[in-house]
Amino acid sequence: MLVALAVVGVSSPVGAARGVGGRESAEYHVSGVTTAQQRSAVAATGAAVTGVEDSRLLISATAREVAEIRAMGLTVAAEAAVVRDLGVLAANDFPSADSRYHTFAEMNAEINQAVVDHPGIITRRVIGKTYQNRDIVAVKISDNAASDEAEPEVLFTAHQHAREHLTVEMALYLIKTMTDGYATDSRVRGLVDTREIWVVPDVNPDGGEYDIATGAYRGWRKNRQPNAGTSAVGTDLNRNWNHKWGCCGGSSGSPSSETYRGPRAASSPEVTALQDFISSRVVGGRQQITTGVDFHTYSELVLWPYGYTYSNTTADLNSTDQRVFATLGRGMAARNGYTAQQSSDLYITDGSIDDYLWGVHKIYGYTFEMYPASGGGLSGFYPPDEVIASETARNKDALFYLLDHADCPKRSIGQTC
Ligand code: 0X9
Ligand code: CA
Ligand code: CA
Ligand code: CA
Ligand code: ZN
Repeated sequence: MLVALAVVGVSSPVGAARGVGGRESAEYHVSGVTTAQQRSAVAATGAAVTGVEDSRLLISATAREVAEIRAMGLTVAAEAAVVRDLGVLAANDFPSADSRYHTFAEMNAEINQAVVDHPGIITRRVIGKTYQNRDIVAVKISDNAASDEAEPEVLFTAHQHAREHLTVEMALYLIKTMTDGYATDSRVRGLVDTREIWVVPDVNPDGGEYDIATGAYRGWRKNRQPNAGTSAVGTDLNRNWNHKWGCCGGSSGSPSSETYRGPRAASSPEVTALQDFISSRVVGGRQQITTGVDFHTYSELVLWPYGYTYSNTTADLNSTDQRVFATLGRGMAARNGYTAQQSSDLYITDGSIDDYLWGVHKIYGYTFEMYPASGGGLSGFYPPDEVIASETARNKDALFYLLDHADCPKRSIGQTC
């Protein structure tokens, strides 16, 4: 039995060269960065932005990306290692201090139990397989869940990024709240009776399991798909979606990068499975899903499209659509205490899920960046399990507000449907 202080933040470029935890990247901060344009320029090198402080950007970057950022005249320094006592380390599990987080097997057991406990209002299906052949599971929560009824559908997705384990807990909280609460909570019952709620609690189980495979956290972000001609593993799933893929400097073409977009749009089996599922919800020529949230950590933000451009509106996102996005986004932020903004206000991204949801399907899709608000590089991805209950419940009213509007999002701005 191993008891250890696990290093969460990999501090030295030497560590990066050795590929600590299988990563090509290490943690740095960039000083004097204040505008979205500057943040986008840093992100355009392929570095993953892990935190935005006043004038400092926390990043995971390869040595080459650091050199590029320095060549812009910016100051880059290695981030100090962050250490937390993780207690007993066991292979293929969370450290004992974080045992309330769910492994992939524990997550599936929880879902299966909900199906056993609440037949009629929850069904489970496998919508595809990951690169390593794990199930990508979708659950549906609604009255008469086994039938496809004429009710607005809502999509919640979690865990595109492997190290963002709190998002799986968010999805499990939602499943538990909507099923256990059905008998006693009239608000829950009203929503479950009039909506069809899809939850995909783990888009990237290969990455998630890899992140905990040694008992200590590895800080892994991407999936676990090999890349031809290099030992660098993984695609950033949130740069792999088929709308404006790779268009705008918001992703990297280099396989060693944290934001590698893959060789083509939807090259990952995980994004293909999700895109096919979403397309399958076009019934009678009409997309049934109206709204959704993709959960990430961290920064406590509610983000809306587009990410590929700074423009608030485009040819296919008019000023009415924009007002709906901003109004619902701010409405949710008012309920969970996050900050609401267009996603490109953070930095430019291309090939992200919310751009796809709107660009291809006209779904009001949001990104939540969950707890913490800030927290120093990689350690922010690993909040202690003591915060799971409060930081998932914190989003209840925000998500209920979105569910309330799923029949007619435009009602948020006083229009009828
Ligand atoms: O970079 C990302 O994919 C997200 N941040 S994270 O730290 N979780 O990796 C932010 C995505 C923001 N852009 C869009 N939502 N389009
Ligand atoms: Ca604990
Ligand atoms: Ca129903
Ligand atoms: Ca339906
Ligand atoms: Zn993320």
